Amino acid sequence: MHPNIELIQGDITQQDTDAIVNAANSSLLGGGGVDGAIHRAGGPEILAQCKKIVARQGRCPTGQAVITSAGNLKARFVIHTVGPVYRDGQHGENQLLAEAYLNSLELAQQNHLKSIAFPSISTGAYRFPIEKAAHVALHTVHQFLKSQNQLDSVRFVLFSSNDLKIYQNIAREIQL
Ligand code: AR6
Repeated sequence: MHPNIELIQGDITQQDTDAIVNAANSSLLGGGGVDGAIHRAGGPEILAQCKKIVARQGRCPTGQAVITSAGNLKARFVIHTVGPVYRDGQHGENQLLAEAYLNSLELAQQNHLKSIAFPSISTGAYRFPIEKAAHVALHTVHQFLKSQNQLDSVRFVLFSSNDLKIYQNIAREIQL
């Protein structure tokens, strides 16, 4: 396994990395899944900052990312990104998912962060098949880590043991 990439089963809201990533939607106003869990655990400060961002720059397009503080969470920042809704794989879904990871990583780098934790973006409500999503996620992170040396820990926090197994299998397949 790549020395700077970690795969665990757990809850993203409990991570003590510099940033955790939220699988948000374009409104940035909260929702279910990871998004609901982060806003519930982090408290109202996160939503207040999201609202300010939307007032300033509008909705967050699919594939883009924004950063807020993390309210009451252990992490210092929340990076909110919007993954694609999966339709049939013929609507740029892989590319948009890769952009969501890449833009989150770039925001972490711009903010001089050392560690970041990702959930499995788009594989819940947005129905991205998890094997395909794991491939995009792991490949994108691996390529990014090669290109810089500031961010030194990327953790994937998978909610179920089955999701963790799938990420582990894909990591082996692509020889991470
Ligand atoms: N920690 C880690 N992973 C989690 C957690 C948690 N606390 N809770 C759920 N997951 P989803 P999406 C897993 O639906 O597919 C929201 O309503 C979950 O099992 O959270 O990108 C937003 O507002 C799944 O594997 O995100 C958007 O409208 C993965 O996280 C929409 O859902 C992603 O599931 C985004 O959908």
